[in-house]
Amino acid sequence: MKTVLRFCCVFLSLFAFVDCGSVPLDRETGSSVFYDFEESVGPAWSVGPTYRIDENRVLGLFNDENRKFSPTCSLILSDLPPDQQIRLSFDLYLIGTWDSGGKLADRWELRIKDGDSLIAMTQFPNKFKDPKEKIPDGNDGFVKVYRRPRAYWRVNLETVITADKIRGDQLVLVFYGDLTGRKTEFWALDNVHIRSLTP
Ligand SMILES: [Ca+2]
Ligand SMILES: [Ca+2]
Repeated sequence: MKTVLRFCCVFLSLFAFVDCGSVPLDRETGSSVFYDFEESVGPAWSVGPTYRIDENRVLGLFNDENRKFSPTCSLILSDLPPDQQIRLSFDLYLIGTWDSGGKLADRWELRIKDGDSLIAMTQFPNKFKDPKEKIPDGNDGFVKVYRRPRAYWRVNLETVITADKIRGDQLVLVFYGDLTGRKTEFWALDNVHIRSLTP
């Protein structure tokens, strides 16, 4: 049945110019998929734009308060074998003046579409040495957005998605940031690594 579905997918792609927008987990190495966004993004992702941070390309930027940027992105994994357990790791770039509380508090979340929340963040590493938030503390670098260099912090996040959280043979992961800063806070993704933990 799965083979038939996959064939149908390819058939539709070729003859109706419909992109299935998903990848089987085992397409590249048999058990893992890796996205560094240096060459292309790939149809499994819901958005295409990338951004250059130094010599590195990341997926983004994202901001839910600014129409020039996408508020969210999703990744579709398809053709998952039954009882699949998956480890997902990625770099999250937190750019600008993310707030870990107060009136301007921000939030970032990774969740399964129509399912469980996998990572929910309300505490961020974005620290500054001065009240006006001009001198960053402990940032990984700077990236120019709206002609101004903005400090960024990079965090590596990891989660294991157990088989009971996956319905059927497809998994849609939704990455979302709930920001208060329209031009001062952004996020991006890089080095997204999906590995099967099922032998
Ligand atoms: Ca990259
Ligand atoms: Ca904020």
